[in-house]
Amino acid sequence: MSLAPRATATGLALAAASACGGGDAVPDIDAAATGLSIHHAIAVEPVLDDVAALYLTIRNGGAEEDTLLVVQTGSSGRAEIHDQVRDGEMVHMRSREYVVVPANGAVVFAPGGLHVMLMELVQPFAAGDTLVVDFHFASGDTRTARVPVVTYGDLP
Ligand SMILES: [Cu+2]
Repeated sequence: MSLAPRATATGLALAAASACGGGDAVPDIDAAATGLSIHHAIAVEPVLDDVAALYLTIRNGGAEEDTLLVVQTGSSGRAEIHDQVRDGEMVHMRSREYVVVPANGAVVFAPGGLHVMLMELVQPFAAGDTLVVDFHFASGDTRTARVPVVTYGDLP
């Protein structure tokens, strides 16, 4: 379960903040992270048989930009990076070969915009399941996220 380490990290950060005695607001854990980190990853229960969307935030706490190149999971045969573009009344999904994550910045994958499209699902999954997803970057770094599956109605 991924909640325990997260809670521990929060506790440490709070302890560190109070040890310093500063009057600053509680530090933003995400902003304090160095290097690449995956946050708020969530997958939506498939509406169609064979396709599901995944949303997340990628933070880059490093001084160099990095580029997301490949997403992989054992839960689907393919995982493509998609963007959503509006063309008049029509909304199209467009495949992206990569997404740049700026230095000391973040990229948000959210409904209506960037998302990861899981295709050729190995087996159907449903709300309550957890997917394990790998994110491969141009620097050679890889991050693995445990991604809870929710229903479309439970999207934040
Ligand atoms: Cu898509």
